[in-house]
Amino acid sequence: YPWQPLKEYQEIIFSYYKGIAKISINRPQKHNAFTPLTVQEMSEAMELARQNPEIGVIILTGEGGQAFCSGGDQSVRGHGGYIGEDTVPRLNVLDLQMQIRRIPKPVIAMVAGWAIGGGHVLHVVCDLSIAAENARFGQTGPKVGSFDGGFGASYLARIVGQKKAREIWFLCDQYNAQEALDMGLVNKVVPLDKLEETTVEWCGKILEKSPLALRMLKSAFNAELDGQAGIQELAGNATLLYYLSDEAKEGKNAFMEKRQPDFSKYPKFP
Ligand code: 1HA
Repeated sequence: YPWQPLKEYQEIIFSYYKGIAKISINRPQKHNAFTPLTVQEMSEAMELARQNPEIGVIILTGEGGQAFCSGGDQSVRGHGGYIGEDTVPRLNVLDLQMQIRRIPKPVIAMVAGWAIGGGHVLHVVCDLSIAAENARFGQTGPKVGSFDGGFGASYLARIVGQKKAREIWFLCDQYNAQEALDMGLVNKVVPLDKLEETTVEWCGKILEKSPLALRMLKSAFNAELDGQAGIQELAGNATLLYYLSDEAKEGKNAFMEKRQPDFSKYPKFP
């Protein structure tokens, strides 16, 4: 596909094709492990994709065909987090997880090879996951001295069930693409050479659909699980819809024209 670069980065590739933004981790020599800079760049790209009205769906992936992402780069892990050039320890991937969940456009994980540790959690928080036959999934936290007790635990358990989620974390085993499909962890498994084609095809189907309906659905799926913050997100979309109505505009217009609002002509639905 003729992906057009959207912005140059050091550790990711951010590109565009026909309504789709692709954010790809570009550290294949480390199986696409992320540093604070990788995450900062992904986070900026995700925000640009959110703001860009041409973009309706986002693909998250990794370069090289051998790995989606192997989690935090252990070679820059220091006292209290992953350390970048500013010498500050960070766990900024947690903010990126929230962004993926909150962006009102579907995010699809396109997984070839390893999706491990914090890299596994990144695919978990995506709306959909499409895996190549060479994909391998797993958590390593208790083996390498880490854990993600946020979405990495609770949302994973919502997807695969409590028993399986506890198995994944307590044993740190790795699971192949078919096993992932069987436990509902991915939506589809395809040969590696069909991965991008299939993902772009799924994006095309999504892009034909009503953007507002997709937006409402994503926030509705989140609302059930995210408590007050989830309801806030769903309610924000209700406000958006209300602002589109003449009834809401009457309130604003009356204020601006320094008169009493007249809501009498708007229906009081049963
Ligand atoms: O848990 C969290 C967080 C929790 C809360 C809040 C924030 C969090 C942020 C991050 C994380 C984590 O991600 S913890 C989990 C970190 N990741 C891992 O434990 C996975 C480490 N990697 C592996 O276990 C294996 O590399 C592998 C199973 C994915 C693949 O094995 P394979 O095919 O034998 O390849 P391998 O030779 O190990 O890897 C190729 C190269 O990539 C190696 O470098 P080389 O020896 O060639 O110089 C390897 O060291 C490097 N590499 C792979 N993964 C990482 C890595 N280097 C640094 N960090 C990595 N994660």
